[in-house]
Amino acid sequence: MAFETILTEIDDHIGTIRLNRPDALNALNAQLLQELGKALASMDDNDKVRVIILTGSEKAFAAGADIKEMSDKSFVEMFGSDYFGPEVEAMLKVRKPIIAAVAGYALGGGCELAMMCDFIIAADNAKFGQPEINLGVIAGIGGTQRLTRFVGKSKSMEMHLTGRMMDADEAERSGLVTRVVPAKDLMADAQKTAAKIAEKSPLSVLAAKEAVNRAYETTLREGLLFERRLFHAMFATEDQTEGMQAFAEKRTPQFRGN
Ligand code: CO8
Repeated sequence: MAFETILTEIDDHIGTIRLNRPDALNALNAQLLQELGKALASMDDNDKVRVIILTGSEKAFAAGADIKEMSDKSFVEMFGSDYFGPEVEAMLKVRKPIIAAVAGYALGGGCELAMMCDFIIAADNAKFGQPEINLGVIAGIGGTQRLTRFVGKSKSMEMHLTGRMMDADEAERSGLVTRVVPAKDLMADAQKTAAKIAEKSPLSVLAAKEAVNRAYETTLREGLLFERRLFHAMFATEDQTEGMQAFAEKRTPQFRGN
């Protein structure tokens, strides 16, 4: 597939998507989000891919939705086209894990895009924020909901109301990112983490992602039942037999996704 605003690569079960609008700090316009949706769907369907890494440049993961594209739009155009709605839904359909490797600015829609991934590894120069308030609008693709779940109401509210940025250390302390690494090591760290996931049974990986995400969508009781039923279902797979036999035989399991 030929794309103009992203770069894609598949290597050793890892699909990498790099946002690539350097002149606009990877600002998210309709074309980029459509291309991203297509690339994600195609990697999700591709048996060669087990994990996806989404990244940007050293200066910016993404500095938000494209302000220049949005600035002249009317309410009728935004609401009538469900601006960014289908693109965001497409991303949420992806069943394979997506790791966000974030360096530089992850602002507005960029921060929201990172939070839509399954976890975030941050470079030490990463800066997160929801500065939409400075533009006379508010977050629109999940910032008020997801940031609040990640960092709690107080910090989220302050960030949405003041538009201030959070640096990588604060993001790690607050639970927004899984860890911070030196900027030069970001991709190596993300690839190492992705490779670790790619070694596991692809079926358990899908199940684990579904079950963890269910924690955000349901009651504890329902979530626990959902998890237990998925756990039971794993016993219909050859990978479960292989994983447990390999443990008993003190060898590395060979998971095949069956
Ligand atoms: N949109 C469009 N262009 C951008 C954006 C953006 N979000 N961010 C940066 N650019 C462009 C700049 O205009 C500039 O282009 P040019 O050279 O042609 O003038 C180029 O990228 C480089 O940017 P700067 O010169 O500003 O770089 P600095 O290093 O001086 O500053 C900053 C970097 C601090 C990141 C600064 O660019 C900035 O503040 N950017 C805007 C950040 C922002 O406000 N983001 C929120 C946008 S709104 C949003 O994300 C809403 C999401 C919800 C959508 C919901 C739809 C349903």
